[in-house]
Order: sequence, then structure tokens, then C-alpha cells
Amino acid sequence: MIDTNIYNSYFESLIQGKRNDCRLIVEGLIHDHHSVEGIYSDLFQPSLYQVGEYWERNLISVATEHMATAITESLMILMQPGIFATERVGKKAVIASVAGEYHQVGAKMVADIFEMNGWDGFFLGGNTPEKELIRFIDQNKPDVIGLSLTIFFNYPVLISGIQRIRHYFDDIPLIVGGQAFKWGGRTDTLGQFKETYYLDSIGELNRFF
Ligand code: B12
Repeated sequence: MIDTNIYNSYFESLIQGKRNDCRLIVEGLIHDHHSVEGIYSDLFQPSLYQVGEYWERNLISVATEHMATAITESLMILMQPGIFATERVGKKAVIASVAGEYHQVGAKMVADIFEMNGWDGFFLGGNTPEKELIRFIDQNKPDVIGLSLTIFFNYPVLISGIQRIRHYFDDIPLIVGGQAFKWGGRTDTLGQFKETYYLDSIGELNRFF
């Protein structure tokens, strides 16, 4: 776990746009052997959730929220030595946020965790058009496909994406995750699709390694 004082100091620096202070805190945690997964789950994720709450309560502007997200994405690069140090295992995962879904940080974390465990973690970013996703899967033949969904009203797009994937690729395991499932997205309907599972955190990815 990350010390509360460190978390608070990071969060304050984040919303004030003090990038270098954020960087020093993250480097300190890496130096103290905090894992990539720990920094993602206990620092980056909760601080962005808190940014969302502050934005919702009008305590910070949209501009500040964008800045905090950009800082977080830039700090994820500091994790690279830990992520790419692992011996390759010859497996591939394709991870994307569905069409219309612009939230991409969580999906990138998922791809990084695959990389960290020796897989090629192909990260396609936010708002990935269905047709392009299918083409990419066809070209790369992954062992796992991951789809991320944050905004609940994009749920039909997710379902249509899964249907299309299953039409072309019958049995590549498919994992889905993201906050939409905390806000009304139903995980039981996923059971109608073969080898399709909801995972609620990056910790649950361990079943693949
Ligand atoms: C940054 C941000 C944005 C940025 C995203 C930019 C980017 N580069 O990603 C931008 C500005 C684009 C944006 C836009 C919008 N946003 Co926004 N955004 C956020 C914010 C502040 C942070 C998102 C984030 O990165 N979280 C951190 C990541 C790490 O968490 P995560 O996504 O949950 O991922 C973790 C798990 O869920 C899981 N996971 C995620 N995906 C997957 C996939 C798989 C396969 C697996 C296994 C696991 C997994 O693993 C991750 C790590 O543990 C959130 C606040 C929040 N609560 O998250 C609001 C928030 C999500 N946004 C919100 C809203 C309303 C919007 C807009 C509708 C605003 C608007 N009116 O335009 C638009 C919608 C755009 C769209 N169509 O997608 C609301 C959603 C409320 C709701 N109930 O739906 C939130 C909660 C803010 C709030 N408090 O109201 N947003």
C-alpha cells in the first residue's frame, strides 16, 4: 500500500500541475520497490477517480482534469523499465477501448500488465472503430482480446463489438472491464458469449500468467 501522506502530496501536486513533483514521488515509489501494479492501482487510479469527483463537484475545471490525465499518462512511461524487463513468453493480447469510448488510461494499464508478464500487449487506445479492431485481430492473431468500457451509454457498442468479434473469431478469450460495469453495465449478459469474461481490476489478470 502507498502511504496516505505520499498519496495526498501526489494528488495535490497533480491538480496543481506540478509535474516534476509528481515525477519525483513516483520515482521514489519505484525506488522503494513498489510494483507497477501497486502504483497503477493505489496511486494513478484513485487519484484520477478523485480528479473525477473534484470535477463533478466543481472544485476543479475541465482544463485541470485534462491536465491531470495528461500528467498521469506521461508518468506511466516511468514504469517502462519494470514493464519491459521480463522475458518474452510468445503470447499476445490486443487491448482497446470500444468505439465512442474516449477513456483509455485503464485500457493502457491492462496492456502494460500483459507486457510486464512477457506478453506483447498491443494497446489500440480509445475510440477504436469496430472494423479496424477486427482487422487488427485478424492480422495479429492474439491469445486474448481486452475491451474497456467506462461510459454506460456505450454499452450497446460493446455488445455489438463482442458479437462481431465472435462472428469472426470464435474462441479467442475475451475480457472486458471498466467503470461502466459499476454504473449499471450488466456482466450477466456477457455469459451469452463464448469465453467472454468481466474482470473488475488489473489484479484479476493474474489468471493469465
Ligand atoms: C480522464 C477522464 C476523461 C478524459 C479521458 C481521456 C483519456 N486519455 O483517457 C476525457 C476528457 C476524454 C473524458 C471525457 C468524458 N468523461 Co470522463 N473522466 C475522466 C476521469 C477523470 C479519469 C478516467 C480514468 O482514467 N480513470 C483511471 C483509470 C485507471 O480507471 P479505470 O478506467 O476504471 O480502469 C481501471 C479498471 O476499471 C480496470 N479496467 C478498465 N478497463 C479495463 C479493461 C479490461 C479488459 C480489464 C480487464 C480491466 C479494465 O482496470 C483499470 C486499472 O485498475 C474519470 C473519473 C473516474 N472515476 O475515472 C471521468 C469520468 C469517467 N468521466 C465522466 C464523464 C461524464 C465524461 C464525459 C461524458 C464528459 C462530457 N460531458 O463530455 C466524456 C465522455 C467521453 C466518451 N465518450 O468517452 C464521468 C462518468 C460518469 C458516469 N457515471 O458515467 C466520470 C466518472 C467523471 C465524474 N465523476 O463524473 N473523461
